[in-house]
Amino acid sequence: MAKTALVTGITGQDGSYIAELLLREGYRVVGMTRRTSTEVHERIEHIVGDVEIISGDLLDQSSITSIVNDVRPDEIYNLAAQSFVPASWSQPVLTGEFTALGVTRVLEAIRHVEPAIRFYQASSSEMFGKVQEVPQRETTPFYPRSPYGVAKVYGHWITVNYRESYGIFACSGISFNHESERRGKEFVTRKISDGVARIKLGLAQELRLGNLDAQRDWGYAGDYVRAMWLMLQQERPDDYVIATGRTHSVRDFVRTAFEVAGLGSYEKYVAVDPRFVRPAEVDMLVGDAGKARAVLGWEPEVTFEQLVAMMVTADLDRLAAHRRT
Ligand code: NAP
Ligand code: G4F
Repeated sequence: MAKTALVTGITGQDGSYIAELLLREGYRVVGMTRRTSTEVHERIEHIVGDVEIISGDLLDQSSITSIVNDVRPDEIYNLAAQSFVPASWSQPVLTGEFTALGVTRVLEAIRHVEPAIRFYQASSSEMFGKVQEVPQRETTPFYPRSPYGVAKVYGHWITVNYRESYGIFACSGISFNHESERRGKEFVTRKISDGVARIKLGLAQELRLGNLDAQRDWGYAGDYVRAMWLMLQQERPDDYVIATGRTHSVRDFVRTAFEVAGLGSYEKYVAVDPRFVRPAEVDMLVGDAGKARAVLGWEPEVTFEQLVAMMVTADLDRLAAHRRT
């Protein structure tokens, strides 16, 4: 019998990729979306006929419990969150409600409805924050640097706690930054690929950014959702770091993106704008995914250079097509 998966955050970047993967694996896929006055589901437009969409909100326990009760999933991928770090300083309480307590609400629904449901929690390398060890692995102590990071630490530990308290098959994937052409335009990689494409096509003259020296371990979202799925197919639940093991600065990303577009040196186009500098920064992240490689057999396939090229090319194609219409 086909397995059923419930995906919270199916309209997000990762939600769209995991939904595609699960459909390929023959699952019945149910996506939870929150009610809005307009229905913008652009990332899942191409598969909307193949998935079931059901209305619920991470803020609302009763909606989550009834969804779990009605859908009876074998697996839940909890990808929904307030995921933009700067917004967590302007909306710290809401971030805690979505990104921290939202996890407990889903786990409570599992506990009450069907404790055999397997659960994936989208934890984050932001939990390492001011890093206590290089590279970061599953045992590295957390030192979050934003309300978002703090909320994710809560989400991680409540996942571990429900596994240890109630025997729930709950896994926490500590993912480092992963990107794609479906990344939101507020995140730095997509802001750069979109900005570079606009400059190339004469639609913009400059690109305003914050800290160019921050370093991230950037991978491709399509690779990372494969790790999420693999975690729930194991005999035992556990926590895994998902990372490429290579780090690059924002400046490296900018330089590569301008090169891909054939614009030469970035320096005459890029301005540093204090509005995009954070009150507390995570200076450097680089993960050790040795455990995921050994246990899950997981390896990232897309390199940093391929990722930048993929994103810039996609934005160039999209904007050029838009200009023609
Ligand atoms: P994303 O594109 O921002 O998607 C977030 C999703 O959460 C959207 O579908 C959003 O729905 C939904 N959502 C937000 N608040 C909700 C609420 N109250 N109730 C129901 N749904 C809600 O994020 P992503 O990049 O795909 O990341 C997926 C998850 O992985 C997040 O938990 C993120 O924190 C975590 N993570 C991401 C990365 C990364 O590099 N991408 C790394 C580590 C961890 P709307 O469409 O309605 O806004
Ligand atoms: O792209 P970012 O906004 O991603 P950030 O803060 O690393 O968070 C992302 O990855 C986390 C995993 O580590 C996820 F948990 C989280 O949900 C999200 O997906 O910023 C990356 C870096 C930062 O150091 C930031 O200061 O880029 C720097 N940056 C420089 N200029 C900028 C900008 N970031 C943004 N968003 N916009 C800028 O103009």
